[in-house]
Amino acid sequence: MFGDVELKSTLVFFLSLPVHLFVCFQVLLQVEICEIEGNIFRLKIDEASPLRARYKVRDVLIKEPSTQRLFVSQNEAGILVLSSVNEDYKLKVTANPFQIELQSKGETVLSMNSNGLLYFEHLQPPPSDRYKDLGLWQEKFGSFLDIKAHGPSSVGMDFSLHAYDHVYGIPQHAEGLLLKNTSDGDAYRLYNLDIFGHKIHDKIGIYGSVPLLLAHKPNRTTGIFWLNSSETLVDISTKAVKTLQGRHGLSGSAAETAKQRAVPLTDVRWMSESGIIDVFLLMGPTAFDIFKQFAQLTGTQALPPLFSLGYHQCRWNYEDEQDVKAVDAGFDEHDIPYDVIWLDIEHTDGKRYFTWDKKKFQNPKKMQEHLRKKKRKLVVIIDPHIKVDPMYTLYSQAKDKGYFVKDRNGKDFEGICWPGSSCYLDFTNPEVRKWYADQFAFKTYKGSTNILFVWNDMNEPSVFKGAELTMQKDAVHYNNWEHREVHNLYGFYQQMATAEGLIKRSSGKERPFVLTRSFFAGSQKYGAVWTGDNTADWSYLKISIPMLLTISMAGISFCGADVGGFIGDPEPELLVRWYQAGAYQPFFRGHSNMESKRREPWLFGEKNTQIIREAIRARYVLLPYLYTLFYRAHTAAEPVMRASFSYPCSKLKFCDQRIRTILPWLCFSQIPVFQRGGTVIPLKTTAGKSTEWMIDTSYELHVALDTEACAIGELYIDDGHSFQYLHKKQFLYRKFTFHNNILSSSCRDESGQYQTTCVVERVIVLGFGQQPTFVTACSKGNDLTSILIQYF
Ligand code: NBV
Repeated sequence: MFGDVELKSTLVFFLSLPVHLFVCFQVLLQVEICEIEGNIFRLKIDEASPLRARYKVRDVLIKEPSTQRLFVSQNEAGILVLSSVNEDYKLKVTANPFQIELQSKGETVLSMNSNGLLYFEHLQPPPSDRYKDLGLWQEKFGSFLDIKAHGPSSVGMDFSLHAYDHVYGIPQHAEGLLLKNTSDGDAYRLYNLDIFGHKIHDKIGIYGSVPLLLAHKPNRTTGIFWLNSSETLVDISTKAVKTLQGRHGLSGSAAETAKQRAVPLTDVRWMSESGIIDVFLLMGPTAFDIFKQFAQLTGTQALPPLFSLGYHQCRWNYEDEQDVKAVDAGFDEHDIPYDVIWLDIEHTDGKRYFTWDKKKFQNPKKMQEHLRKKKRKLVVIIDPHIKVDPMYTLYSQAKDKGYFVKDRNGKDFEGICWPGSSCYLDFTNPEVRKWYADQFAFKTYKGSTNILFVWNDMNEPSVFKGAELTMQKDAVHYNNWEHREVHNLYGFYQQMATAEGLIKRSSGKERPFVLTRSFFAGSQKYGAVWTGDNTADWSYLKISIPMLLTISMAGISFCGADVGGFIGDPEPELLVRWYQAGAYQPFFRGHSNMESKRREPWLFGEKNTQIIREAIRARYVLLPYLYTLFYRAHTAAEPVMRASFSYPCSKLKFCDQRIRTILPWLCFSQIPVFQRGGTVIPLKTTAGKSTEWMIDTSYELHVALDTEACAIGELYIDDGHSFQYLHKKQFLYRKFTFHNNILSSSCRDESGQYQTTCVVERVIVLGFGQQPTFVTACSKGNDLTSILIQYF
């Protein structure tokens, strides 16, 4: 079987797989295996000669990964062993039955098809007797008929993760951090859907999908990235397998009496409705390596404009210009910082996006000028459905150019959404994306200014009265691909086009801000995501934390959940607690449904207003640290919000211990925030009215010493809005070190330069054993100056 192995940098061979469809026959598959620089392996399986090309996901990988040569270390009796350049990894490929085992330094980390579940429905000509055999060529879903123009085309494969029993990832589900065993129930589903009031712990797919699963054990983290954008199911089964303990070095009866030890094994089975098998095995070995490896393939988090890390005030809907002004003024009156006010669908002229309701928003530019003076921004909603209305320019242009998704008969697909009868832009088409991006030009989007940013909602896409409230799978996209192939990418492409539009309107100078509800692997390159329509209930506050951690480990750092819960009315205590949690999450926005009562932070009595004010201010004071974390996410793929399993065990134990000993009783107004020993955190000394009001506010450093009385930290600064940090290297990246009782500040990246008038005004050292007798400060070339100290 491996006689004609082609080995350049990719191993290519053919596999004959028995397939049971109408009858049992063999399918010839082309299998490609290669190693990608940085401990990544890629396995691609496609039909050797398909009737028509099968869909391969585009635009998600930032470039074609550069492959490394594998060496054949054994090729006999149907077993082929390939070694990586550094010999750390070995791939053992067995011909019959077909299996691949991936070993690291002699330890089997994962094996593929060890349960024989590889399947590949090959494309066939339609059955001759159309009336008799249409079984697999069409599917009924309630009253919907899905006609599979190219027949059944699903693919699947099993992976066994050796010695792992903890698996994470595959957002988005309203689920805890640790994924559950699915053997007794539904598989986790990855299918972007608009599910109003989605239930907690449901395996059904909600708004976004990232087909990345992480498996973790004490000495290793491994990732499986299944690059497929059609409906996907993931089955997880963890069991204990018995192995002989200490069998190495034993012989004869000693070996027989060796103790049996139960070792966990997790089987993960991926199944997709169509496309090919294209899977990346991320070998870590640490969780942070996995984050980097995934970013190497799909890109890092876009660096957000600083304002978007402030607090956002949203509601469906802020009614009119007076309402916007009143809410804006309310923040000043109550001395609560905020950066952005949001307008939902009602601000438009009859849900025609890129327009304004002429009565309620008579002078949108003037309203924005008002906000600009207050150093604040506006975000408006722009959904992907376009009202069928020949008088609406966006519709008529798109119609004339043929830019809408088609139905299976070649007509523009029409569905019902907010504006009534609507068509859906085909964002998978690069020409449509370019045209759409141009709609954001200031001269085209009337009433928009450069303080207006965008929110893409309903982009799963949501189609009222559609099958599962989404587009029919047999709708047709650019290049004749059926919707079933690209479904999970629809929102990804809309956000991409929107972000490009915002960049373009500024002639490439300004960073965009785009929030999307639907997402896929790689969406981090285009902005932020939120978890959709949650409910004002304690259980949704609780689940928002693992949901955000899961989205973060799948590469999307800029994520948040609606503070207060979108559906319903939170009791004041819940709202307050939600603010306290949200203030420490990457994207921080209060939002509420039309039917819920108004919820601006000052509507719950002075005591609650005070606590919410404190929480929001705490967020603003922490912004230098948060912005630095985002810079790390942008440049080094480190998630801003991290699950504790990402850290090496030794560090964690130490941290856990400290938390246990210092955890006090917490009252309502306190937020349990801990600083890990060994870190220096940069903050601002006080919060201002918005991020822009704080540009000149001084810094404060919080130095928390570790057991060796040391600490390190960083601070990143730039202009907070442009791409000058990239193009002109206009940034400052400082490093702080506390060692031998000296706190020093040095340059972390010599290539950057940025002028700031801000100084470090105060340093707080935590865990300093004894009262210092004196403290002095000095900067390059200057004499020592004595510093005022207080000791508690
Ligand atoms: O545009 C209205 C809402 C929006 O406020 C919410 O954040 C989205 O998740 N949108 C959903 C549509 C209506 C939901 C009932």
